[in-house]
Amino acid sequence: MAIVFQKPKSLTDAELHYCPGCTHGIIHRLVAEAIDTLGIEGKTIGVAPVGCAVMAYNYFACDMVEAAHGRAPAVATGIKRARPENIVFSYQGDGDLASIGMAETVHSATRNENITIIFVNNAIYGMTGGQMAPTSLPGQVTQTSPYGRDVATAGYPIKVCEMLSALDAPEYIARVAVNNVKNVRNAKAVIEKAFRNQVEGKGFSLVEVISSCPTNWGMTPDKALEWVEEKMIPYYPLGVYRDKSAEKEAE
Ligand SMILES: Cc1ncc(C[n+]2csc(CCOP(=O)(O)OP(=O)(O)O)c2C)c(N)n1
Ligand code: SF4
Repeated sequence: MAIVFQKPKSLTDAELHYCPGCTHGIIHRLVAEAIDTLGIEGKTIGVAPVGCAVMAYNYFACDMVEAAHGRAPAVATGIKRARPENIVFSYQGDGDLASIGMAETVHSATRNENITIIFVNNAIYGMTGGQMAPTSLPGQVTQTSPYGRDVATAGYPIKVCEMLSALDAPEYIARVAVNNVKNVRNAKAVIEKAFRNQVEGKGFSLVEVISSCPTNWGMTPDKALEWVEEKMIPYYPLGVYRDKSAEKEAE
Protein backbone atom coordinates (compact mmCIF):
# COMPACT_ATOMS: atom_id res chain seq x y z
CA MET A 1 0.00 0.00 0.00
CA ALA A 2 1.35 3.45 -0.89
CA ILE A 3 2.14 5.73 2.03
CA VAL A 4 0.39 9.05 1.45
CA PHE A 5 1.01 10.79 4.78
CA GLN A 6 3.84 10.40 7.24
CA LYS A 7 6.01 12.23 9.72
CA PRO A 8 8.50 14.60 8.05
CA LYS A 9 12.09 13.33 8.00
CA SER A 10 13.20 16.56 9.64
CA LEU A 11 11.38 15.78 12.90
CA THR A 12 13.00 13.37 15.35
CA ASP A 13 11.07 10.58 17.06
CA ALA A 14 11.07 12.49 20.37
CA GLU A 15 7.63 12.94 21.91
CA LEU A 16 6.61 16.61 21.96
CA HIS A 17 6.17 18.06 25.46
CA TYR A 18 3.66 20.72 24.40
CA CYS A 19 0.26 20.89 26.12
CA PRO A 20 -2.71 19.18 24.44
CA GLY A 21 -4.14 21.50 21.78
CA CYS A 22 -1.08 23.76 21.65
CA THR A 23 -0.31 24.73 18.06
CA HIS A 24 3.48 24.80 18.52
CA GLY A 25 3.36 21.17 17.30
CA ILE A 26 1.70 22.10 13.99
CA ILE A 27 4.28 24.82 13.42
CA HIS A 28 7.13 22.37 14.10
CA ARG A 29 5.67 20.09 11.49
CA LEU A 30 5.39 22.86 8.89
CA VAL A 31 9.01 23.89 9.43
CA ALA A 32 10.14 20.26 9.10
CA GLU A 33 8.07 19.81 5.93
CA ALA A 34 9.68 22.90 4.40
CA ILE A 35 13.15 21.53 5.17
CA ASP A 36 12.21 18.16 3.64
CA THR A 37 10.64 19.70 0.54
CA LEU A 38 13.66 21.88 -0.18
CA GLY A 39 16.03 18.95 0.42
CA ILE A 40 18.13 20.98 2.84
CA GLU A 41 17.95 18.61 5.81
CA GLY A 42 21.67 17.86 5.70
CA LYS A 43 22.74 21.48 5.91
CA THR A 44 20.13 23.21 8.06
CA ILE A 45 21.02 24.64 11.48
CA GLY A 46 18.24 25.77 13.82
CA VAL A 47 18.42 28.17 16.75
CA ALA A 48 16.09 27.44 19.68
CA PRO A 49 14.73 30.15 22.04
CA VAL A 50 13.71 30.51 25.66
CA GLY A 51 10.03 29.75 26.09
CA CYS A 52 7.96 26.66 25.53
CA ALA A 53 9.96 25.90 22.37
CA VAL A 54 13.21 25.78 24.33
CA MET A 55 13.46 22.07 23.63
CA ALA A 56 13.03 22.51 19.88
CA TYR A 57 16.59 21.21 19.71
CA ASN A 58 15.20 17.77 20.62
CA TYR A 59 12.54 17.85 17.92
CA PHE A 60 14.19 19.04 14.71
CA ALA A 61 16.41 16.44 13.08
CA CYS A 62 19.12 18.90 12.16
CA ASP A 63 21.94 20.61 14.03
CA MET A 64 20.50 22.92 16.67
CA VAL A 65 21.93 25.65 18.90
CA GLU A 66 20.25 27.13 21.99
CA ALA A 67 20.25 30.94 22.18
CA ALA A 68 18.76 32.16 25.43
CA HIS A 69 16.82 35.36 26.00
CA GLY A 70 15.99 36.60 22.53
CA ARG A 71 19.49 36.47 21.13
CA ALA A 72 18.57 33.94 18.43
CA PRO A 73 18.80 36.36 15.47
CA ALA A 74 22.29 37.43 16.58
CA VAL A 75 23.39 33.81 16.98
CA ALA A 76 21.82 32.91 13.63
CA THR A 77 23.64 35.86 12.04
CA GLY A 78 26.97 34.60 13.37
CA ILE A 79 26.38 31.06 12.16
CA LYS A 80 25.20 32.19 8.73
CA ARG A 81 28.11 34.57 8.19
CA ALA A 82 30.63 31.94 9.27
CA ARG A 83 28.94 29.16 7.29
CA PRO A 84 27.06 30.78 4.39
CA GLU A 85 26.55 27.37 2.76
CA ASN A 86 24.26 26.34 5.64
CA ILE A 87 20.58 27.22 5.97
CA VAL A 88 19.97 28.89 9.33
CA PHE A 89 16.64 29.46 11.03
CA SER A 90 15.47 30.60 14.44
CA TYR A 91 12.24 29.55 16.14
CA GLN A 92 11.07 32.10 18.73
CA GLY A 93 8.02 33.04 20.81
CA ASP A 94 6.69 36.55 21.34
CA GLY A 95 8.25 36.99 24.78
CA ASP A 96 11.57 35.90 23.36
CA LEU A 97 11.48 37.76 20.03
CA ALA A 98 9.43 40.88 20.73
CA SER A 99 10.46 41.61 24.32
CA ILE A 100 13.94 40.62 25.43
CA GLY A 101 15.05 39.99 21.83
CA MET A 102 13.54 42.99 20.08
CA ALA A 103 16.90 44.68 19.43
CA GLU A 104 18.34 41.58 17.76
CA THR A 105 15.18 41.20 15.68
CA VAL A 106 15.17 44.76 14.37
CA HIS A 107 18.89 44.91 13.70
CA SER A 108 19.10 41.59 11.88
CA ALA A 109 16.13 42.73 9.77
CA THR A 110 17.67 46.07 8.90
CA ARG A 111 20.90 44.32 7.86
CA ASN A 112 18.83 41.99 5.67
CA GLU A 113 20.69 39.03 7.14
CA ASN A 114 20.11 35.96 4.99
CA ILE A 115 18.34 34.01 7.75
CA THR A 116 14.82 32.69 8.31
CA ILE A 117 12.89 33.54 11.48
CA ILE A 118 9.81 31.64 12.61
CA PHE A 119 8.03 33.89 15.11
CA VAL A 120 5.32 32.16 17.15
CA ASN A 121 2.88 34.75 18.50
CA ASN A 122 0.53 33.33 21.14
CA ALA A 123 -0.02 36.69 22.89
CA ILE A 124 1.36 35.44 26.21
CA TYR A 125 4.44 34.12 27.99
CA GLY A 126 3.59 30.43 27.87
CA MET A 127 6.50 28.68 29.53
CA THR A 128 6.69 30.91 32.58
CA GLY A 129 3.02 30.64 33.47
CA GLY A 130 1.05 33.18 31.48
CA GLN A 131 2.45 36.66 32.05
CA MET A 132 1.55 39.57 29.72
CA ALA A 133 3.63 39.63 26.53
CA PRO A 134 4.38 42.53 24.18
CA THR A 135 1.73 41.04 21.91
CA SER A 136 -1.02 40.50 24.53
CA LEU A 137 -4.23 42.13 23.28
CA PRO A 138 -5.77 45.25 24.84
CA GLY A 139 -7.98 44.03 27.68
CA GLN A 140 -6.44 40.55 27.67
CA VAL A 141 -6.40 38.96 31.12
CA THR A 142 -3.03 37.44 32.01
CA GLN A 143 -1.24 36.61 35.26
CA THR A 144 0.28 40.09 35.32
CA SER A 145 -2.79 41.92 33.97
CA PRO A 146 -5.61 40.39 36.05
CA TYR A 147 -7.96 43.23 35.07
CA GLY A 148 -6.98 43.03 31.42
CA ARG A 149 -4.13 44.75 29.57
CA ASP A 150 -4.53 48.45 30.21
CA VAL A 151 -2.98 50.27 27.27
CA ALA A 152 -2.67 53.46 29.34
CA THR A 153 -0.03 51.82 31.51
CA ALA A 154 1.15 48.75 29.57
CA GLY A 155 1.08 50.30 26.09
CA TYR A 156 -0.35 48.80 22.94
CA PRO A 157 0.60 45.40 21.53
CA ILE A 158 3.55 45.40 19.17
CA LYS A 159 2.65 44.46 15.61
CA VAL A 160 5.96 42.96 14.56
CA CYS A 161 5.21 42.49 10.84
CA GLU A 162 3.89 46.02 10.40
CA MET A 163 6.83 47.45 12.33
CA LEU A 164 9.54 45.56 10.43
CA SER A 165 7.86 46.38 7.11
CA ALA A 166 8.68 50.03 7.78
CA LEU A 167 12.37 49.15 7.30
CA ASP A 168 13.88 49.34 3.82
CA ALA A 169 15.99 46.21 4.01
CA PRO A 170 14.04 43.03 4.81
CA GLU A 171 13.24 40.65 1.96
CA TYR A 172 10.12 38.91 3.19
CA ILE A 173 7.69 39.47 6.06
CA ALA A 174 4.42 37.61 6.41
CA ARG A 175 1.82 36.70 9.02
CA VAL A 176 -0.07 33.41 8.99
CA ALA A 177 -2.21 31.38 11.40
CA VAL A 178 -2.69 27.68 12.09
CA ASN A 179 -6.20 27.66 13.57
CA ASN A 180 -7.92 25.85 10.69
CA VAL A 181 -7.03 23.69 7.71
CA LYS A 182 -7.10 26.54 5.18
CA ASN A 183 -4.77 28.65 7.30
CA VAL A 184 -2.43 25.72 7.95
CA ARG A 185 -2.11 25.09 4.20
CA ASN A 186 -1.32 28.73 3.60
CA ALA A 187 1.15 28.77 6.49
CA LYS A 188 2.92 25.78 4.96
CA ALA A 189 3.44 27.61 1.65
CA VAL A 190 4.59 30.82 3.36
CA ILE A 191 7.07 29.03 5.67
CA GLU A 192 8.48 27.13 2.69
CA LYS A 193 8.94 30.42 0.82
CA ALA A 194 10.76 31.92 3.79
CA PHE A 195 13.26 29.04 3.62
CA ARG A 196 13.47 29.12 -0.19
CA ASN A 197 14.35 32.82 -0.05
CA GLN A 198 17.40 31.94 2.01
CA VAL A 199 18.40 29.12 -0.36
CA GLU A 200 18.21 31.69 -3.19
CA GLY A 201 20.28 34.19 -1.19
CA LYS A 202 17.52 36.79 -1.03
CA GLY A 203 17.86 37.79 2.63
CA PHE A 204 15.91 38.27 5.84
CA SER A 205 12.62 36.38 5.92
CA LEU A 206 10.33 36.41 8.96
CA VAL A 207 7.06 34.52 9.28
CA GLU A 208 4.84 35.40 12.23
CA VAL A 209 2.56 32.49 13.06
CA ILE A 210 -0.49 33.24 15.19
CA SER A 211 -0.57 30.36 17.66
CA SER A 212 -2.70 29.23 20.59
CA CYS A 213 -1.90 28.71 24.26
CA PRO A 214 -4.99 26.98 25.66
CA THR A 215 -3.28 26.35 29.00
CA ASN A 216 -2.48 29.96 29.85
CA TRP A 217 -5.48 31.42 28.07
CA GLY A 218 -7.57 29.18 30.37
CA MET A 219 -9.50 27.67 27.46
CA THR A 220 -10.16 24.30 25.92
CA PRO A 221 -8.18 23.71 22.71
CA ASP A 222 -11.23 24.29 20.48
CA LYS A 223 -12.20 27.51 22.31
CA ALA A 224 -8.61 28.67 21.95
CA LEU A 225 -8.81 28.22 18.17
CA GLU A 226 -12.06 30.23 18.18
CA TRP A 227 -10.31 32.96 20.17
CA VAL A 228 -7.56 33.06 17.53
CA GLU A 229 -10.20 33.57 14.83
CA GLU A 230 -12.36 36.07 16.71
CA LYS A 231 -9.80 38.11 18.65
CA MET A 232 -6.27 37.61 17.43
CA ILE A 233 -6.64 37.61 13.66
CA PRO A 234 -8.70 40.85 13.60
CA TYR A 235 -5.93 42.55 15.61
CA TYR A 236 -3.13 40.88 13.69
CA PRO A 237 -4.31 40.70 10.06
CA LEU A 238 -2.87 37.83 8.06
CA GLY A 239 -1.00 38.44 4.83
CA VAL A 240 2.30 39.13 3.13
CA TYR A 241 3.60 42.46 4.39
CA ARG A 242 6.80 42.52 2.34
CA ASP A 243 8.00 40.49 -0.62
CA LYS A 244 10.81 42.56 -2.04
CA SER A 245 11.72 40.35 -4.99
CA ALA A 246 8.08 40.06 -6.09
CA GLU A 247 7.62 43.82 -5.71
CA LYS A 248 10.72 44.47 -7.87
CA GLU A 249 9.50 42.08 -10.56
CA ALA A 250 6.14 43.85 -10.65
CA GLU A 251 7.77 47.27 -11.24
C1 LIG B 1 16.01 37.81 30.87
C2 LIG B 1 14.96 36.80 31.16
N1 LIG B 1 13.76 37.22 31.51
C3 LIG B 1 12.80 36.33 31.71
C4 LIG B 1 13.05 34.98 31.59
C5 LIG B 1 12.04 33.95 31.84
N2 LIG B 1 11.45 33.45 30.63
C6 LIG B 1 11.74 32.26 30.11
S1 LIG B 1 10.75 31.90 28.80
C7 LIG B 1 9.96 33.39 28.95
C8 LIG B 1 8.83 33.81 28.07
C9 LIG B 1 8.50 32.88 27.01
O1 LIG B 1 7.40 33.32 26.31
P1 LIG B 1 7.33 33.30 24.75
O2 LIG B 1 8.62 33.74 24.15
O3 LIG B 1 6.12 34.08 24.36
O4 LIG B 1 7.20 31.76 24.37
P2 LIG B 1 6.05 30.72 24.70
O5 LIG B 1 6.50 30.05 25.97
O6 LIG B 1 4.76 31.45 24.84
O7 LIG B 1 6.08 29.80 23.53
C10 LIG B 1 10.45 34.11 29.99
C11 LIG B 1 9.93 35.41 30.42
C12 LIG B 1 14.30 34.58 31.27
N3 LIG B 1 14.57 33.29 31.11
N4 LIG B 1 15.26 35.50 31.07
S1 SF4 C 1 2.02 26.66 27.97
FE1 SF4 C 1 0.93 27.38 26.14
S2 SF4 C 1 2.50 27.72 24.55
FE2 SF4 C 1 3.39 26.42 26.18
S3 SF4 C 1 3.07 24.30 25.50
FE3 SF4 C 1 1.36 24.84 26.83
S4 SF4 C 1 -0.25 25.60 25.46
FE4 SF4 C 1 1.70 25.63 24.32
